[in-house]
Amino acid sequence: MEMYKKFKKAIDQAQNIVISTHLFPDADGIGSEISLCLALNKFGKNAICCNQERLLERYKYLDPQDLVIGLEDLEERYPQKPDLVIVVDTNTVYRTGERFREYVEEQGCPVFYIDHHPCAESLQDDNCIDTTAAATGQLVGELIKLLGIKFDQEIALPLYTAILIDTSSFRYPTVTAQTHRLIADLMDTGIEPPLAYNGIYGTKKIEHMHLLGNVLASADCNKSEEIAWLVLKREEMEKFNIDIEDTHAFINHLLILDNIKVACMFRDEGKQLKVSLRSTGVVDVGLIAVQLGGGGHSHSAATLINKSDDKSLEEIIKATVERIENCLSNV
Ligand SMILES: [Mn+2]
Repeated sequence: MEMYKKFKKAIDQAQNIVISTHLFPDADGIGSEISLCLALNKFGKNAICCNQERLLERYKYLDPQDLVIGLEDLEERYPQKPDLVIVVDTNTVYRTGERFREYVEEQGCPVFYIDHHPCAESLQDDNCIDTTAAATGQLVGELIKLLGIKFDQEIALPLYTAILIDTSSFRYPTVTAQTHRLIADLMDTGIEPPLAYNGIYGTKKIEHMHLLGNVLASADCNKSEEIAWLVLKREEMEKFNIDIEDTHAFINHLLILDNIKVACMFRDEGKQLKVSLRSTGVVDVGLIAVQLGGGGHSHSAATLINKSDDKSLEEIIKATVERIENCLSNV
């Protein structure tokens, strides 16, 4: 069944709709839920966004109507029993958080997913999941158009931001003419790129520059210069007092190297090492991440590696780069 029909069928059977997204939500999750909520309310539904945690201060400019609440505020703000829960930007209720999952189970209502992350085909059949979509925001934008709801600036800014973030400013191979057509429709409401860009990126303090300087100084590459990496040490995170959120884009700096195929960032999380991978579009880093025990998109993926006491950080990084090299030579 085509996307829109599945979506329409799900919402036709519901009046009270709770929309949620994954834990530690990014601008794609948040932007998608806010715009969807505004559109569904315009469509005559009684919708609200509820995440396990309250919305972080930095995202509040995307939510002037205060539609995104934390689970602790749900009973007071939205006493109705939902007849549908829509989860955006992930395809398992487990990723919404333990307490939110319990809430959903207590309601016993259907859960509908709108997402672009890889998952089992049976799940894709019953939900709006398109793993080729540049962002969940793109799927939500298309669904809103098909609902016949006109974009206004309040709907457009969160969606524009969602797509901007998930494409790292329109640079990934997932960006299509269709993406830009939707962006054009969003811009027709009067929102402009600097507004969206500065709102989400132009928020850093000077400590951010100092940390970025240190991290960029750690840049290294393998012999062929096809794999390059950055290291984010725990001491540095603590010293500069930076949100992990703010370090996600550091890895993209590597993508301007001339021979680069795979960019990596190693972030020391104590017991584990988070390995983020980005591709210039030649190599599927989602497949490499699977080889390393993780997963993700073809252009952006990640895995966690357990640290052991008998190996130094440098040794683990060296071994991981070698494994990535092996993956490259096998394609
Ligand atoms: Mn996304």
